[in-house]
Amino acid sequence: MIGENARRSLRINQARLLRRLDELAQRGARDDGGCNRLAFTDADKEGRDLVTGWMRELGMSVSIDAIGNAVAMRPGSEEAPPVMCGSHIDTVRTGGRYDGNLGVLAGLEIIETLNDAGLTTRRPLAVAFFSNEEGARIAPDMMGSLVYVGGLPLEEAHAAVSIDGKRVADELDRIGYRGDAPIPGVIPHAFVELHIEQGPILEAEGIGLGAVTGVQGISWTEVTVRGQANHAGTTPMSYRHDAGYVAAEAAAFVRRLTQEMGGAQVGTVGAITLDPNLVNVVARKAVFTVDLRNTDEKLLQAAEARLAEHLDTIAKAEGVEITTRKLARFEPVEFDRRVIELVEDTAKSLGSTVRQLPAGAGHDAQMLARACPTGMVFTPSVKGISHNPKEHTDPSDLEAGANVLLQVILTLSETDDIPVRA
Ligand code: HGY
Ligand code: MN
Ligand code: MN
Repeated sequence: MIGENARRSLRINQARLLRRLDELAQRGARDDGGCNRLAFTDADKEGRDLVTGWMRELGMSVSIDAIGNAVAMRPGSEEAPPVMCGSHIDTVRTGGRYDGNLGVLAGLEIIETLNDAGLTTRRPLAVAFFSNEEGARIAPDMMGSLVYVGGLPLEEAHAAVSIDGKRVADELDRIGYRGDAPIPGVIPHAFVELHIEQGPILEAEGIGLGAVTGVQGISWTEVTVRGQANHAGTTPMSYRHDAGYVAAEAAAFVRRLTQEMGGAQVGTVGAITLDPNLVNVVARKAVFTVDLRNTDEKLLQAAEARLAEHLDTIAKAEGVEITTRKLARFEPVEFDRRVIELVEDTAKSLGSTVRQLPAGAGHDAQMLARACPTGMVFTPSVKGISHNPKEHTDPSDLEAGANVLLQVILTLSETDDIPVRA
C-alpha cells in the first residue's frame, strides 16, 4: 500500500523516458528519422527483444502468449487482478517514434520510478505490448489485443496471411515470439493506455492532454477488380475494361462520399496495386483498400452500403468483375466513464489543461475495454501528423502524459473500486 502523500509526490524521469524512446526508434530506423517495424518482421523482433530485455532488467516477470503479446508483471502487496497499462511497438512502414511506443515505454518508466522509490503497490502492475496493432502488414488491426481478450480465435489469427504472403504462425515461429502464456490473457482490474492523439485537436485548441471517451468504428475492405489487359494505343475507349480506371474512380468516389456525408465520416484509399502496372497496357487487375471510419455505427453502415452500391454501378458500366474482402470491422467503443473522469481529474490535479475527445485511430484499449474498465490518455501531436516520420510530441507533453498515467495507475492500484467522480 502506498500512502496518498508518497503517491502524489512521485514523478517520472523525462530524460530516461526519452532515452528509451530514442533507443527503440533505432530498431527498424528509417533514413528519414522514422521507424519501420511492421508486425512480425526482423525489425519488430529487434524491438521486442529490446523491450522485453528492459522489462526483465526492471525485475518484471515476462510472459509471451501464442500470438506474441508480451505482459510484464510487477507483484503487488496483494494477490489481485493487476492494473495494466501498455500499447504496441509495431509500426507502419512510415512510422514515427511515439505511436504505440509511448504507451509501453511510459509504463516501463512508471515501473522504474516505483523501483527507485522502493515502493510496492497494493495491486500487481502489468505493462503489456500487444502484437500487430497496426494491421498494416497483416489485417486486422489490433490483432494481438483482440486475440488476448478472446475476440478472435487464435487459429484464425495464426492463419492470417500478410501482404507479402507470409502466415502469422510461421512469422511468429521465425522471430521466436510464439509463446505459451494462456489465451485469453490475464484480465486486468483496469487498463489505461497512454497514446499520442495522432490528430490536430489538442494542439489546435492549445490543450495539454486528452481524456479519451472511446474509439470510432473502423471498416477495412479489400477490393479486387478484374478487367481486361489491352493495348493502351489501339484499344478504342468503348472497348476497354480498365481495372486501373475503376480503382481510381472508386478512390475519387470515397472522397466525394466523405464530403457528402460530412460530420465525422472519413475515408481513405491507402493501397492500390495494378497488374501488369505498365505504361502502355490497360490494367487487367486492380487491388485496393478502402478504410472507412465514423463515430456513429449507423452512419458507418450507411457509408459501407454507399460504397458497395457504387462499386456495383461502376462494375456494370466498365464491364469488369469486382469482388470484396472485409479486412477489419469494429464498431465504435465507449470507454468506462469512471476511468475517463479519473484521467480528466488527474490531469487537472497535475496542472494540465484537458478535454474529453474520441479517438480517431484504432487502439488496443478498444479491445481491452471488452474485458475490463478501460481508458486512455492522449498527448498532443505536433501539426496532428502521425503514421509519418515527422510524427512529434514535445518532451514536456510526453512527461505530462506519463505523469498522469502514473497517478491514474496508482489510484487504480491503491483503491478497492474504480473511483467515481464525487
Ligand atoms: O489503423 C489504425 O487506426 C491504427 O493505427 N491501427
Ligand atoms: Mn497506435
Ligand atoms: Mn498507428
